[in-house]
This record gives sequence, structure tokens and C-alpha cells, in this order.
Amino acid sequence: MLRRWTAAVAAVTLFGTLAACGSDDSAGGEPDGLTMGFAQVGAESGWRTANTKSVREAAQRAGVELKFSDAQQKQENQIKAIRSYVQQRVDVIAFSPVVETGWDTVLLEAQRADIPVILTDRAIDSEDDSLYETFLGSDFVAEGRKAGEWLLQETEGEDSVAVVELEGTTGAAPAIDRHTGFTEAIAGSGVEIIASQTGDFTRSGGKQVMEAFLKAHDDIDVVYAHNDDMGLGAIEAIEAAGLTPGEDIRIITVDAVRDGMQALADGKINFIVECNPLLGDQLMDLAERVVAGEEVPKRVVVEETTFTQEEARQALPDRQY
Ligand code: GZL
Repeated sequence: MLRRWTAAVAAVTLFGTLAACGSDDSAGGEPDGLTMGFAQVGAESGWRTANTKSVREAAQRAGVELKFSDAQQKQENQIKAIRSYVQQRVDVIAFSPVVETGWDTVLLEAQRADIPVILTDRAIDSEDDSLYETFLGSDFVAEGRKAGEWLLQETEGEDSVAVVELEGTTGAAPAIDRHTGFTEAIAGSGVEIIASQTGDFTRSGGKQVMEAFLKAHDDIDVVYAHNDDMGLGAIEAIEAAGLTPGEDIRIITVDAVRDGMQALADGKINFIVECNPLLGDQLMDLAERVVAGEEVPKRVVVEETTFTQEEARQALPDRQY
């Protein structure tokens, strides 16, 4: 606690001094003493690339010195990165946990070093919620529910609808929750998941799993992919099998990154649930408040929407990612 009080006093003093000499903080760019260690999942998808860009640019704007690591989707690499940030005594640690479990030990080390931790994008499943100050990201259950609700409307009147599910990384919060939300929405209807398998959120993973699904099932009506990249891989497999994506087999994905939105506009995907990767500015604001010792909400959920094919055609020109 002493560290945060010192930081708070330092922050007030620094601000007071700068205000006294009429500082123009709109210049940004110059680190204002806040150092953040950020342990990113990897670079597995278009969403992740957009998220990394958002964090880097927001740090620059906020004058935050950013130490950044890419874990290549391996939990042990994220744990190593968090440990190194503790040793470097950064002011705050932020990370997107690649999976929900296995974090208590390393987060306890950060807590003992009095370094606050912010969860961004993905959540953890831990008994001890004192191990992190706040979670900033999406409601993945709601995303899955939106996908299921759209499919129910889209297939109204059809007796039975066979869905194959391309799941995200096994054990990851978005994979677990998008499955939960979708299955809750379709419960009791004629829509049934006939097969589920992880494609690890990658385009190649989605393609390989879809090739296997097409060999094993001749009655697939719909693909529900937990992200655009796996959906785009599925499109390649469906076309290679001589079928028309978006027509012979309808496709629902999550994210709404540029390549996914283009496929939606082209009629190869039928519906996309947005997952907002632009978390950078909110993350820097939360970090500065946490380091200054302010109370912040335990959970900050970001705004996001959905897109039909027509809505994608309208939105594409203005998309930032
Ligand atoms: C969701 C994020 C997921 C995206 C994928 O917030 O964690 O990870 O949906 C990304 O594209 O790989």
C-alpha cells in the first residue's frame, strides 16, 4: 500500500508542478513516469492484431512507458513475462489470460510486490478476486447468446438445423462463454450442435477442423465459429468441397474484423457478432487510476453490436480495423 500512496503523492505532486507551469499534456508521447508491463496472448488473429495496435497507440497517447510481450498463445510464456515485470518493478501489469486457470501463483507474486494487475480482454477463473484490480473486456456469454438468437430467427419454420461449432482455444474464457451463451439461446429449439472442436482461434485451425467436419457429416446446415479467422478458414474448406458458403452452409462468426466483415458483405458469412478489440484508451485510463490508488469498478464491459450482410456493406468503409 505504501507504494501506491507514494505513487499517488508523486502523481499529485507531478500534476501540481506541471499545472503550475501550464504543461500541455496534449503533446503525449513523453512517459509521465507510469510504466506498464503488458503480457499479450499472441498474434493468432485479426482481432489480436487490432487489440495490440490499440494498446500500443493508447500507451503512446497517454505517455505510458509500455513493456510488451507476445506469448505465442502459451500460458508459460505469459507467466514468465508477468514474473519479469515484477522483477523490473513496473507500476502496473496488464494481461489477457490465454486460458482461465493457473494464474494464482504468479498473481500472488505481483500482489506481494504491491504491483496492481488489470485483466484485459479475457478473464480468469480464480477463488481470489483480490489478485486483480479490474477486468476490462467483453461479455462473451452475451456474444454467444446474440449468435444463437439470430440463428433461431433465421431458421424459424425449419424443423431441424444441424450446427457444427468451431471453438476457440480450449480453456479460454471467450471459448467457454461463447459456447455457453449460444447453447443457452438454442436450448429447447430444433437447432442442434452436432459437432464441436477447437480451431484455436486461427484461420488454419478453422480450415482443418471444417475439412474433418465435412468428411464426417453430410447434413451440416450451419457453422458457428467463435471468431472470424476460424470462419474464414471454414469458408476455404467449404469452397474446396464444392459447396457455397453463406448459402449451402450458413456461417455465424464473432469479432467483426475487416476480413470477416468483407466476407459478410460478400455473402460468404451470414451474421457477425462484434467483439471490440479497441481497449487501449480505457486500459490506460484504468491503469492511471489504479496506480493513483483510486477505487475502480471490478468489471468494465465494453460496448459492441452485431452485423447482417447489409449492415456490413454500410459499415465497411468506416471500420478502423
Ligand atoms: C476475444 C478475444 C478472442 C477473439 C479472437 O476477446 O480474446 O481472441 O475473439 C482472439 O479472435 O484470438
